[in-house]
Amino acid sequence: MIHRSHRIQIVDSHTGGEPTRVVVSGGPDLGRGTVAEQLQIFHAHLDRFRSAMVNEPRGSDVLVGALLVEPGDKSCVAGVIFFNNVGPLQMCGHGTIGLISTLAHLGRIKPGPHRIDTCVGVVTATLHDDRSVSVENVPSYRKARGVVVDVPGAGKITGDVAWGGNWFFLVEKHGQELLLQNVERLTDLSWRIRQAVNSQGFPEVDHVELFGPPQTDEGNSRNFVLCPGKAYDRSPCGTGTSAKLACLAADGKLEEGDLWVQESILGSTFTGRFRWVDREKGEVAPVISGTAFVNSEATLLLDEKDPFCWGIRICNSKFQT
Ligand code: PYC
Repeated sequence: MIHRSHRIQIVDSHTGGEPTRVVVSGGPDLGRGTVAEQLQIFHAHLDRFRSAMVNEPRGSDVLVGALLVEPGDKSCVAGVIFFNNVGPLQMCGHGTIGLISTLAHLGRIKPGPHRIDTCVGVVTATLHDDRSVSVENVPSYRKARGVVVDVPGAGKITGDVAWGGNWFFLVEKHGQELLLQNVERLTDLSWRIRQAVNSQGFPEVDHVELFGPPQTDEGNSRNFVLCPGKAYDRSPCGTGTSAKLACLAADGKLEEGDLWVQESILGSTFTGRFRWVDREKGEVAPVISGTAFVNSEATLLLDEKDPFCWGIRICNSKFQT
């Protein structure tokens, strides 16, 4: 007999091919603190719940979870904690688009702007009549330009370190073709880059973003993004595109308000633009637009007699350098 508290209602969607699983009810009560405080409780005491929601046998390495929580900022329609196969994510752009589409699907919101509280600040997500969503992300900036790292097997690789709600190392020159059939090679290279970046001065970086020429008529650039748990982002990555916009703004390569179409490795696209928050500090407010499709409503059953009730947990240390 399964206890009521072990029935978890979820709604799944994908944004440009990247899945989001929103926990809409049955999740843990994390109190009434800020979302950052709730995240600390979640991370310290509820890691098995995270794993149960996204890892095998109910999920997969690529799935991003979004737990609805009490917003600390009461002007927000919801608070959210994002997480993946190895731990919490600070922000998630594709996940915010998936969350807004899920709340609309459930009839909880209508078209218009909605403030969402995350552990790194409030983002404003606007649901449009055509179902697309624009997310004004947290202020983003480049921390370091032209960082050279020594990557075993690849030699010296140059990139920028930038914040877009998560930490990224952005690489233009890597000698690879950004094609779906190359994902194993791209994953291997990106992972080695991440380890080099982490051990050579930037331990905070947990996403690596490779850029190449666009392959669609509307695209400005194609990317391959490796996420912290070694899964690649099927979408162009909302926080990664935010970090890219911050770098383009800092280099004077994109003007405030101009559009930037970022393609993913699948060819799905996000459209980005930015406004300056603080030119001196190089801080921009990126706006990322995309569309999500809801593809499942389900009840997850957590039976403690099941040896894999809490998911097949990947030891986090395996993913640290
Ligand atoms: O869209 O920001 C994003 C994201 C982060 C990790 C996977 N997707």
